[in-house]
Amino acid sequence: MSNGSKPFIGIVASFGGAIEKREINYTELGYIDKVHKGGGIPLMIPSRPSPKEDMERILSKMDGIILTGGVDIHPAFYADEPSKELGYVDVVRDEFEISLAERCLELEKPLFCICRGMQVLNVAMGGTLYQDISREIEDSVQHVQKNRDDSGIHYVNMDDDSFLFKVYGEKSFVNSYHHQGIKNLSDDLKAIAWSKDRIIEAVEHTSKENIFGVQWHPEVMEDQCSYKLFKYFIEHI
Ligand SMILES: [Mn+2]
Repeated sequence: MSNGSKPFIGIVASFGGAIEKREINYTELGYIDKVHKGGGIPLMIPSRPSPKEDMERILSKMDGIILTGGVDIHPAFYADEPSKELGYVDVVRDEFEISLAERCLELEKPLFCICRGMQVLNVAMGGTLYQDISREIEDSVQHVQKNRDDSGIHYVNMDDDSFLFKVYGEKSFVNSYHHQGIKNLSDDLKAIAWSKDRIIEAVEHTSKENIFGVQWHPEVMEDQCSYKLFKYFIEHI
């Protein structure tokens, strides 16, 4: 931010679950804490209800957007039929986030996309997904880990020309909570990190340095690199 103010970072909320039988829109504290520590001001954007006509004004108040983790994306958004391994989907959230991502791209609004968020970005930019990595990729590593969220499960190798190499170094041990993954990458995205089975684990926009995504969940990891990644995003707004 050229004027020295802390940027407003819009964190798109998850939908689901209930507290005392009342449905909730929520986000995890990991996103909020790491935005604070990275030098930004976190603000939650409800993913439901989400009148489209309000999006323009919401975006005008935000300096950057975080597309967060969540449920599977409906394959209709990338012209595929649902396979039997497809998990729970939320078409309302899909529609909202895909149009939000499209508008952010038009406005060149900085976007940090995490897990589902990275998949939303790819779909919004014309890419497709594996609906279930373990069925579609032979000898895939474990991408749906069974241990605690904040510890890693598989290695990721970084492209040595990418900003991620500067944040993480050559490789990092990351957590993994996705059974879907990028299949056809959008022409306007570049893969910058991969797991051993060649699943794309991070992407960046081919021409905008502050639009990028990772497939892992840095918001729940406590290593210094995860904090650095949020700080990198906020410093490049
Ligand atoms: Mn993974």
